[in-house]
Amino acid sequence: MSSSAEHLSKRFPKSFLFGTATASYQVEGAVHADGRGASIWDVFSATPGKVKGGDTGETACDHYRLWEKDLDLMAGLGIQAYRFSIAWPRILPSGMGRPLAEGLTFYDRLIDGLLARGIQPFATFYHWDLPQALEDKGGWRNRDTAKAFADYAELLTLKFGDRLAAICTLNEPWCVTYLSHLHGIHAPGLTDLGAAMRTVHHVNLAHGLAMQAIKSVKADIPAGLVLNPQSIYPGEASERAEKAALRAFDFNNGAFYGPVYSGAYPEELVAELGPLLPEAWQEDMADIHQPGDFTGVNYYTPEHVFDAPDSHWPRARAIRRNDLPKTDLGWDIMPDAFTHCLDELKKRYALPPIYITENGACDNTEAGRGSNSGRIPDNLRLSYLESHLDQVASMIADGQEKGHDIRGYFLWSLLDNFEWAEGYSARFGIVHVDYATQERTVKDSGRWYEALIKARG
Ligand code: GCO
Repeated sequence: MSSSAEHLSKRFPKSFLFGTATASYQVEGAVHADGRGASIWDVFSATPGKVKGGDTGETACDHYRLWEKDLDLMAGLGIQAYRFSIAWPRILPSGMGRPLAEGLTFYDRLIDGLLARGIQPFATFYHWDLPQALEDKGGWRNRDTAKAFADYAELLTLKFGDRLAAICTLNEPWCVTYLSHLHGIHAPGLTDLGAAMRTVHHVNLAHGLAMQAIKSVKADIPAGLVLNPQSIYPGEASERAEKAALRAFDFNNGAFYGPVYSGAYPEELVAELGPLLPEAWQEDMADIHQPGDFTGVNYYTPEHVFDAPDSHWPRARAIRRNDLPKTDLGWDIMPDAFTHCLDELKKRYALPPIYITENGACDNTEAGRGSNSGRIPDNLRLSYLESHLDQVASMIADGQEKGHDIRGYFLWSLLDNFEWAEGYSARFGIVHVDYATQERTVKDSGRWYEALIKARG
């Protein structure tokens, strides 16, 4: 186990950062503590039928109280950087106005605690816990939310910017827009293409305005957007599937990468869905076009796409492939789709340097029995990490012409946590959480990651 880690370790440059990632609503719990306002996820998860098992983030990993223990755990594993998110309703319970001292104090301590342990803080300013008060005014369908986010980003940069290693503006616009407003799977649970397209534009604008606000406070802080680009393949060797794959690319990736990195929406998207974008959207394109200092890539699984003439544009449908191995959430495992994903982006966009801001796998293995007793042999996750880090190492070794300029890797996730609509049923942690006792146990994958990092000396 550790020899594979040591071997892999040598293939990364000395300056490469190995980190872990979490998100506020998924780990913090303490949703009523210290004046925190309600978020859309409190409301959504309390709505019957929305989250598996009726689970909510009310307690989660109790990280709000156990954070010091969690930082010690990370330090013990040798983790070099930690990507966490700041809960908007902890800082501004109604989304705007004066910040709550208690909320600021929590993140102050967290950031100082990381620095004291030699761990670089990477803060995500939005990882889906929108204040419900803003949702009540139309949420991301309302243009004002983009402005509110920029004000909030400015405030956070003023308070924390001097101690952060980097800022991620928003996490995964695809989820904020389509998963939440078109597929209805995430909060606020709408199924409306018009709402989704308005949200696409406002989330892009939120990134652009926030970047400008962040830089106006602290010009030299590294900042960028975190996306979850789909690694898209035609599902069969046919012209129809190939065309569907191109349309799916424009809809799922181009709708975000285009405006932010090239200053334009894909032409066909505008031709088909332009009328659903907010009025005078063209006037925002210069504000949105903010590539920033890095781009964050969250990658998990490929998409194999077929023509679907009867559905709305992009008239494409993705299916899982029977011949590919699966994670415990049933997601296809295909390591070279990771490289394919970045190659396809590079063909189309001039991207800044890349951080892999999330990568990992659902593996629900519990403690072993017999000779394995006490250990958590999460072999599926371990081999997923090994094969995907192998791709990252090769992408770096291929150099910037042929390969990619990747600066760091944040494993999702440090802890088992609240997996959104899947509740606590899907475990992504390299550290096991017993939700009844809040006991943490490092899994075999965690030991492997530790060996990989420590082999760097
Ligand atoms: C994401 C999500 C994480 C998920 C992870 C596993 O950014 O997609 O940020 O919150 O837990 O992706 O599905």
